[in-house]
Formats: sequence, C-alpha cells, structure tokens
Amino acid sequence: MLIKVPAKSSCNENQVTDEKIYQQRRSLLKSMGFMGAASSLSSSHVNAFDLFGSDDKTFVTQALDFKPAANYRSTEQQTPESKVISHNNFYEFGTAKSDPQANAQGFKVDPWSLTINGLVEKPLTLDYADLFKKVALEERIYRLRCVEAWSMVIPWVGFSLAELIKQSQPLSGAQYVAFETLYDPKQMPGQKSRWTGGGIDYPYVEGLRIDEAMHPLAFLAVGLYGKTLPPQNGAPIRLVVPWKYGFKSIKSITRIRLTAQKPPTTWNILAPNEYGFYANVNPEVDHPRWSQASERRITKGGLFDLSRNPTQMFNGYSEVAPLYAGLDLKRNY
Ligand SMILES: Nc1nc2c(c(=O)[nH]1)N[C@H]1C(S)=C(S)[C@@H](COP(=O)(O)O)O[C@H]1N2
Ligand SMILES: [Mo]
Repeated sequence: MLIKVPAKSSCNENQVTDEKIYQQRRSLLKSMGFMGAASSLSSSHVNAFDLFGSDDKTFVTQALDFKPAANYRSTEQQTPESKVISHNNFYEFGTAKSDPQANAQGFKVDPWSLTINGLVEKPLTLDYADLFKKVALEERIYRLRCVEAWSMVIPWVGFSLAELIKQSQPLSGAQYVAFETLYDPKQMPGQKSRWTGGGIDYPYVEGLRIDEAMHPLAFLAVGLYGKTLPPQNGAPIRLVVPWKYGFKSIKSITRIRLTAQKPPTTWNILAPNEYGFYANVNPEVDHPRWSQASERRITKGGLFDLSRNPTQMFNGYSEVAPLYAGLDLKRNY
C-alpha cells in the first residue's frame, strides 16, 4: 500500500524501489552503529526489523485436503508460488514488499481463535483445527489486484465467507461485516510503533456490506498452492475479495463481527481521499496520484518486465455488478 505518511510514497512499488529503501535502511543502520557482523548477511536478513531481532526459522506449511471448485477458476497464467510468497503487503511485518517473508517466519498460528459475533443468533469461536473443517475446502483461482496497480493470479484454498456467516445465523439488523487482524506487537514488529507500521493505527480492520459478504465470490482462504498459508500471506485465515482492491482482503483474522453500522476500515482512516470503503476495482476511477487503467501482472517476468495489462471493471468479476446498481461508483470509490 502506498500513502502519504511514510517515506515510501510513489506508485513505483517494484523491486527497484524496494532496493532503494533497503539501501537507505542499510545506511541508516550503519549510521546508528547497528551493522557490524550483520553487513555480511543476505539482504533479506538485513533490514530495519533486525533492530528488534527477526526470526531465521522457516515457517512450515502443510498439505491440505480440498476439491477444485466447480467454478471460479481463472485459466490465466498463474503467478509462481515463489512470487506469491515473497512480494507481499502485510505492514504488521514491515512496509517493503520483501519484509513480510523476512520477518514473519516465526509467526505462531496454532493455537488460534477466530470469533464470529455481533448481530448473530449463534456466536461462534473457531480454534485452529476448526478453520480447516467447519466448511469443506475448495480451490479457487482468482486474480488479485492491488490498489498500487500490480496484480497476480493465485490458486487459493478455502471456502465461501457466506458459508461460515450462515452458520452464525445473522439477525435481520446485520447490515455490515467487520473484520479484525490479530493484534500482537510481540509477534508483529510493525505494530510496535507507527514508524515501523506505515502509519497504521493497529489492529488492521476491514469491512464489507452484508450483501457483499454473502456474495459467493467472497472467500476465506486458509491455503494457497495446495498448502496452508504462509504467514506473509495471512496465515492461518484471511479474506479474499477478488473484485476489490487487495487492501480489502484482510489477513490473519481473529474477529468477524456483524453490525448495523458501517465499520471503520484501516486505509480509509489513514487517507480517506485516496481509499474508500468500497474499493471496487475500477479502471475509470483513478487513484488521486496514479492511473488505475492498467496494471503490472506479476507472472514469470522479472525485475525488468514492465508490460502492463488493461484493468477490468470489478477486476473482471462482472457478476457482482448488481450489488452496486444505482450507486455512483465515482463518489463511492
Ligand atoms: N492485516 C493486513 N492485511 C492486509 C494487508 C496488511 O498490510 N495488513 N495488506 C493488504 C494489501 S494492500 C494487499 S494488496 C493484500 C496482499 O496480499 P498478498 O500479500 O497475499 O498478495 O493483503 C491485504 N491485507
Ligand atoms: Mo494492496
């Protein structure tokens, strides 16, 4: 994500930018006297988070049991797994694209607790094992379009958000669904201060209208590429709303609450003129600082692949259009 607050402030989210930030951090660390022995380590282990001590262990993912979904399977070239798990936005683990993979490897996902409450007949609490068995798992292949104008094609494993919400039996007054990421500054260095966390007031929060949440496309992912999620992608459970910009797809969820009021959402709080509540992918409504008409598809291309694809309305998921009948999508960005 890109905002005005932190140092990183252009749409050039590519690795050239990351490299520049990395070099800036290196010189900052050097000037602070933090880089003696560390200077010989690989780049992924030398960043601002070494100040807090990062964890060198590799998180272990496990194979999942699932069926391919009957539909929702994009046939476009998939983004290689190595890119899906190394080019991430997860500010709780740092603001550069490579930070989450470098800093999240020691993240603990078991035990986990996900509560679903608020305006429901039956509040639910799921533990780690429940995440994989409350609803039958299926694989869907979705496009993911970040508001920064890059995109991926990812095979997710999980289930419809609607299936889980139905189990809690929503009351008639439920108009919105609010989501919250784990708050644990001990594990998430970005949450220790605004300086390390990109200006966000944690925990990260998101929300959907109830009809958006109940749309069959709205997905809760517990895996990708056939295995449990790595922490950098939002383990153990994260939202995937493929017709909206990626920041709506909140990671590492601990709470889902059905409400009567529109819930606050993290990027809207931070920069309301840039990021709205709806955040539907829309090539005709530009970000105030860059065009949304096209995107860089992250596939096999390397650092110097600058080819761009045209962006599609609702990221190509036109079946959601009836949700917004009569709504001015320029005003409701
Ligand atoms: N809790 C939390 N969820 C988050 C984010 C974040 O910083 N924190 N970043 C969002 C953004 S901007 C994007 S594009 C997607 C990226 O998901 P990926 O890293 O799995 O591709 O996660 C979203 N979910
Ligand atoms: Mo994003």
